[in-house]
Amino acid sequence: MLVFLSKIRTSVLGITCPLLFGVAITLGLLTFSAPIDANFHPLDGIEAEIEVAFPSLTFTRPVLLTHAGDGSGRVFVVEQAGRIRVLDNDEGVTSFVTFLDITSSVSDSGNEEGLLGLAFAPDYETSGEVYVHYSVANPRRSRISRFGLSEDPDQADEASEEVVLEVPQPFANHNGGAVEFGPDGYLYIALGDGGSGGDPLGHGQDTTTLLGSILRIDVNGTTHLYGIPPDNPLVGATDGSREEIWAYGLRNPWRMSFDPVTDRLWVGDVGQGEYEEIDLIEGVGNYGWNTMEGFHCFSPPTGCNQAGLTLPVAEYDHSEGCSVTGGHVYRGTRVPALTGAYLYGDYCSGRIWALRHDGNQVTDQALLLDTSLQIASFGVDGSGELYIAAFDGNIYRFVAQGLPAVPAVTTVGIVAMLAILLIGSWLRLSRAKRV
Ligand SMILES: [Ca+2]
Ligand SMILES: [Ca+2]
Repeated sequence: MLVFLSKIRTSVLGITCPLLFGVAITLGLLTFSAPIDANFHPLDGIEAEIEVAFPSLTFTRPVLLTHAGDGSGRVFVVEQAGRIRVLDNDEGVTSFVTFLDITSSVSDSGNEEGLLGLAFAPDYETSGEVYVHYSVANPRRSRISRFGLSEDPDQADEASEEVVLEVPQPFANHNGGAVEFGPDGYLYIALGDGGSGGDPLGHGQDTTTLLGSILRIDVNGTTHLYGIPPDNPLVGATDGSREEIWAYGLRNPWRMSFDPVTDRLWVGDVGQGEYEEIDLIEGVGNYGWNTMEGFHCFSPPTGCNQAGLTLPVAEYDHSEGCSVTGGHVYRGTRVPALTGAYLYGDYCSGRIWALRHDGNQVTDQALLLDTSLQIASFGVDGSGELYIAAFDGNIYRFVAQGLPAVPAVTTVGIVAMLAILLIGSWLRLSRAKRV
């Protein structure tokens, strides 16, 4: 291209020539700089690291970090026993405030029970409403509740609880736990198959139970606790199917997240004995359990009927871990090379992977980090930066190590330098002609 351009320069004389050359060089550079744009960075070889985000603070079984979406610069850490802590998102922070304490209502007797999920209403800045997902005993059940804010912006009003939904739980495990608002303003709730092992009660494939599903409900009404979005897939079903269900065939969707750029819903569905899986929940669907575990038949173990089942986008077997923790698509700025990649990890092995997906298939995938952490959850702050809540009591954040300079700055720098050189040579040329 440069040879071609230099030929233009020698074959066309006059003042427009260097300008044309400059424009062409600029366009050429912009074209050639595209492959080093962050979105095209190959995942293999990215040197991301994690560091303790709040060195002065530790938490007791932190299961989530999130933010209120209110631009306040605060983050909220959920502790499994039933407390939500709020703190300034600053590595020098030395204390937190207890935003909500519902330990007296929460049952955390089972390893997978407790206060598991927290979501801030999309209109939180005006409504002050939060939704929590927690376990209750006697009888054993999962509960979704709404709380309002007290007069102190760092404290919810514990007396304001409204129970939105309760779901009976036959066993202590596989309670799901995630609760998230979608870009459509509806509340999405992840529920596991109810528990034990292998789904003995067949909840995964049974749409007359809310278990083994991701629910989608409308909590924006003023006259009722929740409504059913009219485009939910089972609206109007006459076979007893529950209209709250958005997707089903899930085993234990512990963590899920919406990518704020593509609006896609990513789920880590914890496997049984062999395979952990990542699912993209694109609307209505049956995600396979317990007919399948990952890409493999489970019941029956061979020759299962896969008709109508949506397969995962990725899986790994138990040589690499034992319980997947779904993460987030990275939309922060600290690690530009990870922009647009979905990060997820394993609770048992501490490994963290990243993958890219083009809407149809996985286009890149790599092991990013092999940590010694028990990764309970990933989380994001108001800037899209990514964190880990680990059972050593620390919150970790992702930072870049030895990454190339930000491509946009490099491109701008080169173009500016060339522009100066071209203007300089044009001025010299003009002066030489006058002389
Ligand atoms: Ca259960
Ligand atoms: Ca599945």
